[in-house]
Amino acid sequence: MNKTALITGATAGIGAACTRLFIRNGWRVVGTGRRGDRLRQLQEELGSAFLPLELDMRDIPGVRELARLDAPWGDIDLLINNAGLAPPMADLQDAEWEQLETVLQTNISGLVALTNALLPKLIARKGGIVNLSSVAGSYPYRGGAVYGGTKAFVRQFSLALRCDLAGTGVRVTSIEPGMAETEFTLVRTGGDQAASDKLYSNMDPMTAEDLAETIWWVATLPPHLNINALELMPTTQSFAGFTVTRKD
Ligand code: NDP
Ligand code: 8X3
Repeated sequence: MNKTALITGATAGIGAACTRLFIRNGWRVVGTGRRGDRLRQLQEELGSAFLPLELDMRDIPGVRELARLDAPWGDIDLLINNAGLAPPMADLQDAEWEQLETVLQTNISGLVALTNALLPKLIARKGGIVNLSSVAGSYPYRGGAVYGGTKAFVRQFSLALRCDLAGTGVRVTSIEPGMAETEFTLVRTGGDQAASDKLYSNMDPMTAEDLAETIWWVATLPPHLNINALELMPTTQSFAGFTVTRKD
């Protein structure tokens, strides 16, 4: 066991699947999330290769403390900036600021604060960064202004970071998935399991494991290869056209 990943949002979905896969493949994983019970369950399942840390990405001083972990947990080779969420689907004029603020702080501020704090270590170890963006960052849809905006930020942040890191050997990838059945829609709908089931019914969505395999592939390519951005969708998902509003 000679490599360490820090995975935010390890308590569910893509982050939990990445945690399991990386540990199965011999890595150490530091996993974060707000739900301590989920982290404890994962530790029972995964054992000593997993270090659970209860952390809210909105707690910026707490997030930055992650850069002060001692070896071996602090010897981070890969940062997977995965923690994130969407506010309920609503036109912005009808949206609640507190919900939007949570999404902005989690998807943008926490992610940037953590990346900034960890970069000296990642540069020293010629490590890698995988950021979870979304197709929602490239293709607008109704009710997705703030979520899509945060994911467009993550994509552009990832690409520009490659400029800052030129010559360091640190790799950066923006992963941009479409629909994957996780707790994402349950969270977005405020806990409506039936709505989540309906969205993913009968359409073969991607799974958290599909994305974990993709991230594993990206992270373990030979060091001279950098995947800048990778967009992926279930075969059953594609694009809608423009909307036209008529006068009558
Ligand atoms: P899940 O809801 O299943 O998992 C989200 C994870 O993020 C949980 O572990 C959750 O942990 C964590 N998280 C959310 N808010 C916070 C916070 N404030 N502080 C700390 N951790 C937080 O969703 P996914 O696995 O699907 O989502 C993972 C990432 O992938 C997100 O960034 C999402 O935007 C992105 N994505 C998802 C897609 C999908 O269709 N599922 C498609 C495209 C991108 P906890 O609640 O315990 O804090
Ligand atoms: C979520 C992807 O397609 O559900 O990031 O908007 S989608």
